Amino acid sequence: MNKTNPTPLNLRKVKVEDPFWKGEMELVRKEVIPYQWNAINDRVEGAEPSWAMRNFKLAGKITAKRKELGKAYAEKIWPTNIFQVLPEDKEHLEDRFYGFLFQDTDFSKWIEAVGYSLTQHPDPELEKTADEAIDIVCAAQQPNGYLDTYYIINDMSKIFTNLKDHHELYCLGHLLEGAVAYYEATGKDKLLNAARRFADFVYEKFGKGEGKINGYPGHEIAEMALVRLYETTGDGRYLELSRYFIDERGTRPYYFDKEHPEEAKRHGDREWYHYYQAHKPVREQDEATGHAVRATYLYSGMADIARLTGDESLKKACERLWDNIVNKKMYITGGIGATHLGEAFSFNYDLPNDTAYSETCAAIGLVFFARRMLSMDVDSRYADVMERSLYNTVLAGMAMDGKSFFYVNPLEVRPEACHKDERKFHVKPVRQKWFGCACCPPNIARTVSSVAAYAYAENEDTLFMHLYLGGKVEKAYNGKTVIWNVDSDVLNSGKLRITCDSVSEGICTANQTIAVRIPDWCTGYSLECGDKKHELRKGYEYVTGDFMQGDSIEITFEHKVRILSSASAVVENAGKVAVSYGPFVYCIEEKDNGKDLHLLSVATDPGLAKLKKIDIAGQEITAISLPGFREKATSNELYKDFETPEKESTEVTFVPYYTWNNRGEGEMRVWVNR
Ligand code: FUB
Ligand code: ZN
Repeated sequence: MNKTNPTPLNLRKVKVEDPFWKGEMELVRKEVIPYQWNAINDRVEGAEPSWAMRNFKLAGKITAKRKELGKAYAEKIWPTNIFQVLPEDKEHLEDRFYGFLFQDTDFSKWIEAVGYSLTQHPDPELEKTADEAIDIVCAAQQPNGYLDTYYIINDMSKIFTNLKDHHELYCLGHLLEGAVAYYEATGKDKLLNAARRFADFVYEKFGKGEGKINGYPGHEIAEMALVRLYETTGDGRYLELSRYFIDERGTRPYYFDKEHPEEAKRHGDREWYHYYQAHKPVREQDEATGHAVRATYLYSGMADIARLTGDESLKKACERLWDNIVNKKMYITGGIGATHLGEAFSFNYDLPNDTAYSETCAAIGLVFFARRMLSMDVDSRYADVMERSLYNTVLAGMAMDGKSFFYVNPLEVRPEACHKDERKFHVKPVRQKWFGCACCPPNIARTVSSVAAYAYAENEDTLFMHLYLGGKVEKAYNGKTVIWNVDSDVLNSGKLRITCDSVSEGICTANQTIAVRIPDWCTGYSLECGDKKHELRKGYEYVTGDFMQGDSIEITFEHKVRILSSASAVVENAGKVAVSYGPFVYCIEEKDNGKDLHLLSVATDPGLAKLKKIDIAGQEITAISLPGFREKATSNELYKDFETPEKESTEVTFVPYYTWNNRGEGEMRVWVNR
């Protein structure tokens, strides 16, 4: 292990007992994973079918027949150039592929979440269901290793002919992620071996040279997933393939032009394919462009490769892209991707609140990217953003009962506009049960259930605490194992206590280091660590010493209500402020403040803020009240001579953004008039 490159702690080494996150993880375990299983088996009434397991079963039959005949077989070849296939008659389904052509990933994300969940909560029943699902998936695999039901069912002669749009390598990536997670949790390698065979097949097909496909994924993820496979198996071919995809991307002539000559004619010599981050070689990119999920998945893969190969130019590109996102293209909630047109990044500082896209998956992608930047460079600025996205946009993506989800995460909602204004139809005023394109809910499930791998990382002599996740954490230092007990009350009192509790040796003399991040939201902190040394580096307190059983570190992060403004370049936020407390960004809702939130204004002195507890969805939540005014509504005469509006004083109540819309449909806004 390279000392300077911490990697996420294996989930089996953490027992999460955190008062906040344990609840979220239990929601995923008890609600989302079973619901998701029903969804991928098309058993949820009123929800669009996933078709995922049905497609695998059908592909399994076709594969069996092909094996029996020893040659390609299809009773009927269906067209392969459509993005989503829906039945004409729901009562009479045909033996064909249905759904989006990346529908296989519904299974992959489910099995990934199952794997993470099993590390915290062994569940033989769930494991049995998962093993049976794996049998179905593996039966669909072609003898050559290929495993994507869309082409297995439709036409194997067309595989890899539309990398730009057809998501085969995206399916590979998700399959790898799911397979590794399940293997790491259970030690069972059936799915891992299948996923690996698919990766081997892709390795044989892609690359430079005669007869090889010199393309790259239209939707990235394979890059980082292959790195994960490499780190799990030690097989360098996967690292090589990932690097190949990254190096090849955006080079001229464009690979996507070869696939789509008609597009090439349209753009001529112009720079093209920004949507796919393939407009120029990745090392020359300095602005985050295009589809935000694709982008962050690519940047995550780039950071992985930069870390493992020591590629400085790639690292610099990651830093530039990171800076561009967090300084010019990120919402205060940690959401990214401002426009629904292409689910994409907009231009610098264009961050509209009411038409925001801010896809849940994109925030998750930013969390992935942040974790990888942290692995190259332990600097709290990366973890600060990771925390911002996780505690705000990612959690807002799921209702507090775990039963419904947001795909789009606006910062301002007037339900009437969502219902009547076509430009805002993508903004749903209430969470949805599921989505035909069900990328976000399973993505939340896999992220929340593996939050410990974002909170903790390690290298040979240091345990890094990026997030303050309570529980028991096991870390081996120079062959000696230490269990750290982490009591985290950071979200309330700001207190964190980390106690050394050695296991086998009784007394530890391993000269252990624990590095604790100092968050950007604290106004000061105190640190008690007895006779141990401590040093602040890049926003982390490194506490080092020979910890003995019972020795502890205590940190208190002071935090107060903050009133925030944005750069004046963000035109939408002119004259407005936002409120935060700890890692949470707050918002105002109709439920607490009445209709017409645009008529409210608040005081900007944080000293006037008061904390209060309110009940949201049966949970005690810290709300904030600030004195303010409500402008009296004037007559509905559209235009008139200006008169200073009448105002009445009021108390404005703010609640954490992640809790919004858990009390019915209503207005909401994060940025409030000052
Ligand atoms: O294309 C696959 C997934 O569906 C993307 O990541 C999401 O943005 C959604 O479009
Ligand atoms: Zn999504």
